[in-house]
Amino acid sequence: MTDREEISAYLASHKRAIEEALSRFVPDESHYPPTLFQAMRYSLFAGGKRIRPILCLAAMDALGAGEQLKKAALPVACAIEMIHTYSLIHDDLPAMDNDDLRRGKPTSHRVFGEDIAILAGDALLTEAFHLLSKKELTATFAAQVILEVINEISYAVGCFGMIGGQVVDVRHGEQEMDEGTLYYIHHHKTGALLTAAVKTGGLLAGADEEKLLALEKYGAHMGLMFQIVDDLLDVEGDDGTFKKRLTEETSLGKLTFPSLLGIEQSVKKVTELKAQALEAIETFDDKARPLRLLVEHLATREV
Ligand code: GRG
Repeated sequence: MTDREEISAYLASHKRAIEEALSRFVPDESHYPPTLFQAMRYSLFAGGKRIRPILCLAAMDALGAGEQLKKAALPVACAIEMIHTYSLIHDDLPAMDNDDLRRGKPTSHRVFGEDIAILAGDALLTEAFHLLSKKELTATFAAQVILEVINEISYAVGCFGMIGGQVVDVRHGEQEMDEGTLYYIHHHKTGALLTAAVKTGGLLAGADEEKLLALEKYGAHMGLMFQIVDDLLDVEGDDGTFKKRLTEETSLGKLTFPSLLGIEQSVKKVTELKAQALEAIETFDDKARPLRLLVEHLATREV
C-alpha cells in the first residue's frame, strides 16, 4: 500500500465513524423546532473533510490509545467539528463574508434565512459544549482531563483564539495590513482550533507535558501550513494560472500569503512548515504515522 492509499483509507474510515456519531448527537428535523435541526444538519453534512476531528483521533493514535478509547472520545471529536461548522456558517453571513456558496452548495443563510443561520450556528456552538460536558464522558476519562479539554477548546475558539482572529480579519481594511497582522489572523482564526484538536487528542490519551508541547508545535506549524495551502488553492488553477477568487478577494482588500509572498515563496513556506511539523513530533514512535501522513496529505491536498 502506498502512503497515499494508507492515509486515504485512514481518512475514510475515521470520517465514517465521525459522521455516524455526529448523526447521533445532532438529531434530525423530527425534533422540535424542525427548522433549527434541519439547518444544523444541513451545514454539518454538507461535505466537510472532517480534518479537525480526525486530527484529534490521530493524536490519540500517536499516544497509543486503542480503538475503545478513540470510540469513547467521539463526542469530543464531534464537538470540535460542530464548532468548526458554526464558525463557517457565521463567517458566510452577510455581515461577514457575505458568501452565497460553501462547499459548492448554497450557504445556510441563503437556504434558511439569516435569522435561522445565526441561530443554527449558535446552537451548534452551544451543543458542542453540552456534549463536552456530558456525564457519560467521565465513564472513560477523568473529570480533570475533561475539564482540561473544555479549557483548551474554549480558549482556542474564543476571544484569545478564533474570534480574535476573525475580528482582525473582518476589520483589517481599516488599518494598514502587514505581515505580522496576517500571521496573527491565521494563527488565531485557523491555527487555534486545528492545534486544539491535536492537543485535545493528546490530553484524552494521557500525554505528558513534553508530548503535549510537541503536539502543540505540530499543530501550530500544520495550522499555518493548512491556511497557506488554502490560499494557494484559491489562486493556483490546474495550469498554475490565477483563479477568479483571488481577484475578488484582492478587490475586497484581502491580504493572502500568495499576494504577500508570491506563489513561489508561499509554496516554499508550505514545505518549510511541513518539515517543522514533522520535526515537532520526531521523538514519537511509529504510532504517530497517521499524524505524519496527515501533514503530507494536507500539504498536497487539492480540495
Ligand atoms: C465567525 C466566529 C467566526 C469565526 C470564523 C474559521 C473561520 C472563523 C472562518 C472560516 C473561513 C475560512 C476560509 C477560514 C480559514 C480556515 C479554513 C481554511 C476553513 C475551511 O476549513 P476546511 O477546509 O473546511 O477544513 P471543510 O469544508 O472541509 O469543513
